Amino acid sequence: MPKRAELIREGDLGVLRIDNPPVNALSPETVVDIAAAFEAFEADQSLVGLVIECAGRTFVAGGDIASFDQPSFSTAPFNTLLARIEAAGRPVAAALFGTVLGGGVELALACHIRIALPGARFGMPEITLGLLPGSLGTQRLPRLIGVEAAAVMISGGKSIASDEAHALGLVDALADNPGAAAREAVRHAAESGAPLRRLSALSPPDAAAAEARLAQMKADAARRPHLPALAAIAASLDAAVHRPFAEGEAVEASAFRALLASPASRALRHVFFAERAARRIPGLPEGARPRGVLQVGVLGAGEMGTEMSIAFANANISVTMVDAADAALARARAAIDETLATEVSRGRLSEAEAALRSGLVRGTKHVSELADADIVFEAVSEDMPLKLDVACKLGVVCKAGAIIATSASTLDVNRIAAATGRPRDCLGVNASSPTHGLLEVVRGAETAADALQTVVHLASRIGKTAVVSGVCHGFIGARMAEVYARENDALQLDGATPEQIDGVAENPQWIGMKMGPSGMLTAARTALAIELAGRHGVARRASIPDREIFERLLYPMINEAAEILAEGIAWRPGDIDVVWTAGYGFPAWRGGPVFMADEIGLREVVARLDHYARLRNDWRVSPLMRRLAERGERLSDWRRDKI
Ligand code: 3H9
Repeated sequence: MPKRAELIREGDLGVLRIDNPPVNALSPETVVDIAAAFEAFEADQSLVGLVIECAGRTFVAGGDIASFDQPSFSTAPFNTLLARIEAAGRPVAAALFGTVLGGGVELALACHIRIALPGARFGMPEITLGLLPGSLGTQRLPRLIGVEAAAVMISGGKSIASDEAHALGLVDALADNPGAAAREAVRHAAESGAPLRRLSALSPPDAAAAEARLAQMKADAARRPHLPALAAIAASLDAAVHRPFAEGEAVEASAFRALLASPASRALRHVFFAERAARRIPGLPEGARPRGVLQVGVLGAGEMGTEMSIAFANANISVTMVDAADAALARARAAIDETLATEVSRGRLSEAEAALRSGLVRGTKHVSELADADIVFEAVSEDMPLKLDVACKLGVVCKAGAIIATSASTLDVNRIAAATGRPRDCLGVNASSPTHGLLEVVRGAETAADALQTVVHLASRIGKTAVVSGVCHGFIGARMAEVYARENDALQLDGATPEQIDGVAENPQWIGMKMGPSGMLTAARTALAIELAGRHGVARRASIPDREIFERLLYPMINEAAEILAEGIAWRPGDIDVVWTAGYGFPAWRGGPVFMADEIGLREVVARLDHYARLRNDWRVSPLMRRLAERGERLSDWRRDKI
C-alpha cells in the first residue's frame, strides 16, 4: 500500500507531504502515515524546520467522514500528533490551498506559521455533520481569531475566503506560491530564533467580551435541542475562555465522542454520502466524461425558463432563450435584470458583473437559433400535444449529440423522447420549485447514461442537487408529496385543523419539516373540510392525537418510497432522501424519510400501516417493506440486486 504521507528532505529543510486523494481526508491510515513522517522529522536533527503540504487539488479537507462509523474510530491519535507538531522545537509551517476544512484547519492551527494561496477557502463544517470540531478546533481557533469569529465559523459551518481568513489572522500571509513562501518563512523563523507561536499557550484575544456571545449560543442551543452539537460547541468555547487548554481539550473530546453516536449526526452523515452517491450514474463506462456544455438553449420564457436562464447566466454559461411571444421574452428579460439588480443592491454583485451576466442571455423568437446549443431545456407549458410538437421540432433543429431536456412534471417522458426521434439524447427535468435546490432528472427508457451524467454535472455547476428518477406520475418527489397531501386532506376531513397538522409536521419533536402541508392554506379550508365531511358522511372526531397525525403523514410516504424503490423508479434508497431534504424541506438532521423510517424501525412502521389499513381500505403495505420488516433489515440498505 503506498504511503499517504512522507517526509521529503530538501537540503536542511523537511517537507511533510500528504497524498490521500481525492481531498486528502484524514483517514486513520493517513494519520498513522503523517505521524510516521513527523517522527522521521523529529529524529533528524539536521533539518532546521518543516513545511506541511498536500499533493493534489486541496490541502486536507477534514477528517475522513467514512471512518467515523468504525467502532474503533478515535480522534486521540490525531490530537496527540497535533500536540507534538505544536510542541516541536523547530518551526513548522502549513502551505494551504483549495478547501481547508475541519481537521485540515485543525492541522494548520497546530503549526506555527500558516501561508495560503489567494482563493483558498477555510471552514469548520463539522456542524453540518451534527458534530463539533474534534481535534482542538474549539480550543485553538478562538485563541487565534477570538471567540466571536470562532463562534461564527464553528456554529455557522460556512467557509470563508482567503482574504477574510487573512484579515482574521487565521492565516499569516497570502502567497501565489504558498509552498515556496512557507519554505522561506520556515528558514527565516529558524534563522531568527524568535519564539515559536503556540496557540495552546494563548488566551482568546476577546475573552473579556465573550460572555454575551456564549450566553446567546447557549440560549440558541436550548431552543434547538434536536441539534445537540450547538450546546456542545457553546460548552467547548466556554471552556476555551474559562479553563486551561487541557481541560478544554477534554470537554471537546467527550462531546465529539457523544455526538458521533447521536441520531442527528448519523443522519447528516448519511445525507452527505447520499448526495454524493446520487451523482453516480449506473452503466457508465470507466472514465466516461460528461458531454461538453458551453451553450444552453431554453425554449419557453415562462417562470421556469426564466429561472433556469438566470441560473445558467450566474454560472457564466450563455443562454439562447426562445419564445414565440414578444411579451413573454420582454417579461423574462425584465425579471432577469431585476434579479441581477437586487444582487447588486445587496452588494453581492458588481454592476459590471451584472451587466456581463445579463448579456449572456439572448432572447429570440426563432427555434432555429437553437441549432448551436449543446443542450436545450424545453420549458413550455404542461400540455402533451404542445410538448410533442415542440419535441418534434427540437429533434430536427438540434445538432447531433445535443441533449433535449423536457421539463415535464407529470407527463410521460418516454412519449416526448420518442417524438424527438433521438430518444437516447432526451430526458426529463423537474424542479420541485424553480428556486429550490433540487433538480430531478428523469431517465427515459432509452436515455443514454452519458446524457444523464451531463445533466447531473450541469446541475451542480448551477448549484442544484440532481437526483435521477425513472418515469412515473410525479417522479420521486411529487409522487410522494401527493400521498402526503392526500393524507393531509383526509386528516382534515376527520377533524384535525390545518394548524394542528402543520404544527405536528413542523415540530422537530415529530418531523421538523420547514413548512407543514397546509402552510399556504387558510381557515376557509377547514370550513370546506367540514362541509365535505358532512356530504360524504365522514364522522369528524372531536380531537385527533398528534401521534396519529404524525404517523398518517409520514408512514404512507415511506410506504410510497418503498414502492418507488421496488419499481426501480429510484436507483438507491438514499436518492429518495436527497430528493426530500434538498427539495421538499425535510430536515437533513432526520436523514430523509427513508433513513427516518429505519430509525423508527420498519416493524413499527409496518405495524402502524397495518393498523390504519384495518380502518381504511385505501391503505396497502408495500410488499418490499413488509419483507424487509420481517427480516429485520433496513430500507436504507436495500439494493436492487439483492432481491
Ligand atoms: C472533521 O474534520 C472532524 C474533525 O474536526 C476531527 C477529525 C479529524 N471524508 O464533494 P465532492 C469525498 S469532519 C471522506 O464530490 P467537491 C466525497 O465523498 C470533516 N470523504 O467534491 C467524494 O467521494 P466520491 C470536515 C470525503 O470538489 C469525493 O471526496 N470536512 C470527504 O464538490 C469528492 O467530494 C468536511 O465536512 C471527507 N471529509 O467538494 C468537508 N470530503 O467521489 C466535506 C470529500 O467517492 N467535503 N470526500 O463520491 C466537502 O465539503 C467537499 O467534498 C469538498 C470537495 C469541498 C472538500
